[in-house]
Amino acid sequence: MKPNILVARAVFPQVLTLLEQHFEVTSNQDDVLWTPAQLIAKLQGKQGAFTTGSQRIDAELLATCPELKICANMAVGYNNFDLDAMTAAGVLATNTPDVLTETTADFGFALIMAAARRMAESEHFLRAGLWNSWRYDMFAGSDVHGSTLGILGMGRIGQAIAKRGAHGFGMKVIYHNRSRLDAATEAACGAAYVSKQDLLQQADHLILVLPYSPEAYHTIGAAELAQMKPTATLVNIARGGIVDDAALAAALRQGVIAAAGLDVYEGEPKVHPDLLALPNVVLTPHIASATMPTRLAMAQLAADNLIGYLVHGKALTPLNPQVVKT
Ligand code: 8YV
Repeated sequence: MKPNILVARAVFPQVLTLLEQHFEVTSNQDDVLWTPAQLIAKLQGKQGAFTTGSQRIDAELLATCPELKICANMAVGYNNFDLDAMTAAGVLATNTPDVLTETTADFGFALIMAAARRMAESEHFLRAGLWNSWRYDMFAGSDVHGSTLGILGMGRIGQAIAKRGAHGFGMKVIYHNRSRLDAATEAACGAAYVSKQDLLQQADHLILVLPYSPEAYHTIGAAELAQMKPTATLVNIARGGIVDDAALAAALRQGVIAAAGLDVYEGEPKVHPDLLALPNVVLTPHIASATMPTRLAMAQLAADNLIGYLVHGKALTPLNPQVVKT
């Protein structure tokens, strides 16, 4: 008998077809956003779940789903998982690293460029019919090439951004991370390790690429913004909650920093109303990994994790491999 799985959100049809070859699949191609109670109801009798960042998997849910063996997240981030609770319940967690690294790094760079060169603000001006003449300082922003790029969080995506900055844009690249990279990796990235304080004070463009954890909550708040250059840009492609969005809005309004680019928000898909009212912030709806090839690769990897574990006993990218009994 085929194992039963739940695919919690709409997914590429070809990925669904692949999953149906191995499993009895309950899908959600209408992409209904289930409440936690509805998710629990849908998970009854399921051995596997294909999840995204919008499904919270915690102890309460796990206690009601004793047959569940694996949750395969279609995301590299997994702050929707209570990993300790999953491990305690013997449920394997998997994510989708590597396949989205370069695409997400591209987008991080795009947000740096868009914020620093005031692309969204000037486009809105043009569309509003306000462009009547040239002026020497019209939408003059700050340079990206040759400037100092600061990276907070230096995992795979941070390193891919560093390479773009150092080798493509001739930037001085500095980073801060929980642990320092080895010398060979630093050299390949063209990046130098600095303290968090030096990072804040020296960066012309600061990009956040650290994973979310409760300790990362409001890593960038009013005190940190006050240390940055008034000409600096801040970009967040990591997770909402790492930046204090209200403090950022105040800093952008008061000229504490020049501009920002945000792809993630506290409480998304809601966006702080103060940010929506500001011209000097570029706002995108959590799309850093959103190219068709990359989203397909992410979905495929999540599916391969389900097939690997439930059919062949081995997942490709487990987060808590200690639950697998040998
Ligand atoms: C996902 C992301 O699209 O991979 C991640 O961690 O933030 C995005 O690529 C999003 O989490 C939906 O699952």
